[in-house]
Amino acid sequence: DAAREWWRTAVIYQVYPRSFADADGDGIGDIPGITSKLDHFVDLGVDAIWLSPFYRSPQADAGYDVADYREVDPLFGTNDDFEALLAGAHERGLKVIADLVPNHTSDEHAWFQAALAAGPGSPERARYLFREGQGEHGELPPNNWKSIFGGPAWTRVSERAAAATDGITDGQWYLHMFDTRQPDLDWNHPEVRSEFEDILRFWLDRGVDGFRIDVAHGMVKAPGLPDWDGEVAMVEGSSEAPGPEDSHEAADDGSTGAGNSGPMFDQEGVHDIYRAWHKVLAPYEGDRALVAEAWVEPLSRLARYVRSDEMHQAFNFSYLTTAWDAAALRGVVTASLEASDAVGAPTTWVLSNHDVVRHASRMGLTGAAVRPNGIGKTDPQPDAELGLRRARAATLQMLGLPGSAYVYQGEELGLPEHTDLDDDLRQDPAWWRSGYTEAGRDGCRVPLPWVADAPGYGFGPTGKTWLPQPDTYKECAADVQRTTEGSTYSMYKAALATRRAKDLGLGSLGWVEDFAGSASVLAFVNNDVLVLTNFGESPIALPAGAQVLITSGPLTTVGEQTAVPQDTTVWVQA
Ligand code: TEU
Repeated sequence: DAAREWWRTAVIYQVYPRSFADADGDGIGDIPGITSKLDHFVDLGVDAIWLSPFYRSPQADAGYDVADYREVDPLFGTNDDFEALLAGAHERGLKVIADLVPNHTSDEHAWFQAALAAGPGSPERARYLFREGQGEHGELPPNNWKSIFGGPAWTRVSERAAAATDGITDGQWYLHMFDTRQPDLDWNHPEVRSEFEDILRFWLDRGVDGFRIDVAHGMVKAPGLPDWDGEVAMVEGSSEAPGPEDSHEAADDGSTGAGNSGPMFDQEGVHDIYRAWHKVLAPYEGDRALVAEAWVEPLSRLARYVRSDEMHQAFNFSYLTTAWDAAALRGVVTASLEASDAVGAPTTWVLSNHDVVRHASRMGLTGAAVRPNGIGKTDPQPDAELGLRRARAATLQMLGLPGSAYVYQGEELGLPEHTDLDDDLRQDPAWWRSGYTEAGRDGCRVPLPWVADAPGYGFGPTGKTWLPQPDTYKECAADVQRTTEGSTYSMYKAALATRRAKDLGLGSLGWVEDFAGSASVLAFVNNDVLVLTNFGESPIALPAGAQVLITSGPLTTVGEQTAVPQDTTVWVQA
């Protein structure tokens, strides 16, 4: 039954391995640490876990710079450890999704090292995007593209030599849309294509249930690599109610400004790759799945990545970047469902991940547009109480929607962003490559608190943590959250159980118009659950006798009736 393919309705939990749980005591999370916590996922009630990259890597971009796609980094364990994790997950009925990074390799990948050594014009260089520079002596980059982390997207081999140990000094330049240590592959090269199909099979053979495809919209570049004057940046978002001029108000097509255009993104050629990958997965039993990480807008354009012979899902970042506003959210939900229905794919919902400010803090920012690349010391600080209240309301809304949803580790604990990291502890290359204008993404990557009264909040056996945890983590620790009535964790757990019992993932959404005559309410029915969010100041009375299934926060009363206060979502038996 195609409608029952697991990924259509799955709630997928993102594990960021270096910060999830540490088994060996070095202060960095690892695969045995994840295996030791598998019951956390079962207790919470998710269907699958997605692991950010654990492959051998110099960690110049926290593992999104892969040196060997078939080997677990010793930092995280061994391939046997991974197989044990997979077996433990499968025993518990959990699916496991790996993260594949095909746009670029690490500069320590054997192919890139060979390309440097072999020199200009060699077949080894043809797997990457090496070009001659412009100017009389080739001293200017081949085009004007900027790296997403800041600075030029080109590095000259001769300039690299000073910093690197390879000692190669010719004058060619290579393209890197991210860090200088993440050279972009040339996806027109047949060896690149066949190598990645082999890598997919390598992990599929071991039992991996699917892949999250990093920068899925960026792998193919426009022929000739033409100049481009537009912006390339990590996505912009806003937590503010949109004004008429605000580009983040969802347009009818769901656009919120989350998209990317330009000759390095969303080129027609990427779809051939995904059609080929679809065929690689098809013969494997168990409905293996591909999910596109593609910051593409409008949603109708994103939907092209999940046509029936391409990927199975794509992250819907438009929902994440939509302002906290009833009309804007209704617009983006409608557009998301329309776009995915048109291609027969499930839509997905995402509020947080390892690249954006945690939604418990992002939603507590008022007054300034939210930059996803972290909150710096001089930035306006979030209102923690407001942020958590809205984050819980947003999550309860998200989990009531049909389709598949993603949860980022720690959000089930109500974890805030760490907004006060010392500059010299920050490790994200986006921090220094941006010329220190972006705070970097470290604040959402801090090691998880498991035990309130243990050193390092029980992250590992020694109390060491690769980034310091703020004091506010104490009340977020898993042991406290699990046993506290009304905690964020209890809300997630109740919502996931009810979502499953009532089959909301496969449900269909009907808007309830004009609930209580208020324009500040967003209300819809999915199967037999009414999901209602109140964005306005006045509490919204529920009909007499309404049976509240779950609430994101304390309810109030209006006269005799139970009422929903501002920034609160309830699920009511319809
Ligand atoms: O992020 C991809 C990413 O940053 C882009 O999709 C970007 O927002 C867009 O293309 C440009 O506007 C992924 C990982 O999630 C991130 O952690 C890595 O740093 C990055 O790829 C490089 O691998």
